[in-house]
Amino acid sequence: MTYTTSDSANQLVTGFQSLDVDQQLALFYFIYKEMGHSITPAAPGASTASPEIGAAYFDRVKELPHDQQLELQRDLINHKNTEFSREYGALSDTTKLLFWYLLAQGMDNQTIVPMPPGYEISSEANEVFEQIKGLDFEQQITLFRDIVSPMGVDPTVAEHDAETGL
Ligand code: 45D
Repeated sequence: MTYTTSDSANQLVTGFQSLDVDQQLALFYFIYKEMGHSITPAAPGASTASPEIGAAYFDRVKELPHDQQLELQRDLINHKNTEFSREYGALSDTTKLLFWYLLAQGMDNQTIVPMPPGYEISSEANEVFEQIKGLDFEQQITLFRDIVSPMGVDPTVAEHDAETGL
């Protein structure tokens, strides 16, 4: 899949990825809050998201205790070679986006581990946040795709991980 991504957007992807894992998670949640209701699941067939697959994957995460939900999200960002990371890696980019969107919604109704109250992001994360706010909606979607796409582990190229045995 190819998307046209400008240099400044690429630089934002890099800026996002250079934050530490928890800052990435926190910033991503702030972004979700900021976009609020402008995210609407597109009409069926209008995109390459697989709502059933995204929802089924999300449902398994939802069943886990909160500490494991958080660990799993950190693992995705860290490309840790786990069962969950490999399954994530096999999803389409838009389904990955849908999965993160479901997670953020789940945080709002406490089925997913919520942010600690009053949590503040670092000034570096806030700088990235301000730049993202300046993008138009389409550019934001493209940016988020570029951010969530490389997360997890591509099971077809992953190297053996002694810790997980995968
Ligand atoms: O204790 O075409 C810390 C679809 C540390 C439809 C933490 C779409 C301390 C099809 C890490 C802070 C809707 C898919 C805890 C398009 C601590 C389609 C926890 C668009 C607990 C285009 C932090 C989809 C945590 C879009 C758990 C635009 C943070 C989707 C978790 C956008 C953060 C989705 C999460 C976004 C953030 C999702 C889960 C912006 C998710 C953000």
